[in-house]
Amino acid sequence: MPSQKNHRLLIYHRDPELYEEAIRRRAPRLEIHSTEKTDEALFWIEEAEILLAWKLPDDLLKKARKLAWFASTGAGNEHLVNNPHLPETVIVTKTTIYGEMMAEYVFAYILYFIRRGAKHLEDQRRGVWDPVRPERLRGKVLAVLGLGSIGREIAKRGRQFGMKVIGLKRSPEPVEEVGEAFGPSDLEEMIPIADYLVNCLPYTPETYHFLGQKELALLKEGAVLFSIGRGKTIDQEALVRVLRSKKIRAVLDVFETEPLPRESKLWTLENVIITPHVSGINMPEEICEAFVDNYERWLRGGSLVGVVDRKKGY
Ligand code: OXD
Repeated sequence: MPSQKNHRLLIYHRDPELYEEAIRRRAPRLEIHSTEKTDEALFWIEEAEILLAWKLPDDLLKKARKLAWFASTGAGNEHLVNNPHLPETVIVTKTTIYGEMMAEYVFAYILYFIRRGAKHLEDQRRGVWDPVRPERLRGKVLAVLGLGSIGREIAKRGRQFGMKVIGLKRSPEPVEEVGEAFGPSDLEEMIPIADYLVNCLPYTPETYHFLGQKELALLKEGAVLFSIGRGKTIDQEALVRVLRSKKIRAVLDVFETEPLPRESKLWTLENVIITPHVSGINMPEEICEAFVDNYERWLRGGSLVGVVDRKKGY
């Protein structure tokens, strides 16, 4: 690494010491301050050239006058893209490590369903020996909405299981991990053929309620919908209506309002699995490894991994 001046990094995050320790080990020349407290961060923010954080109060952001790079620990950064306190000149990067973990989440449930996990547990409780046949994944259609680092990782696993994988992205150019990539105007063609529809779209003005009543009604009998990106990309009221028909099942990790309010009808439906936004969670070691790799690129003047296109919104 070329010898450079020491850059000042402010880590503003829960468990700040874990992040600081992991980064210091690999980048000893960075001048690091770390805290989870806003009043402490106010001391350091004015001098910080790099910020490793997720959500940041505007009072802090306003004072970040020397900031050149906002390294977000999150994958979706809709709260940053239009933030008036974040000048266009500041590079924003997302963390792109979540794909493997989120693919594990999706396939944990897919495999549980096809291997009849719930039935075997119930039979076990009742002392029943009933060797029902499992389904196979080979040949089943996995449709992935959003082919960023997360969607591509899910698509890759689907192919390894012999599934027919299709995907949708904003501009339908070829993507190695999927057999066929569609654009948004092909959505109505894709949905009815999906056995598993995995929605990992980012939240932008274009993706608000991307799946509404009309689209959800196109899902075939027995299909499973996964929602792991942003809750606002699905019309939740419409989803409740479609789920009530018992035609489909859903595994939902993200919601229009989080935590999911107690009065939500979703809690009462038997064909839904609800998890509390845990499909991809912060792993400080992995985040810091990716951050330091990117920092080394930054020092070399190379292009960074995960740069957020603030016009596109992700
Ligand atoms: C993220 C998230 O985008 O936690 O990182 O949802």
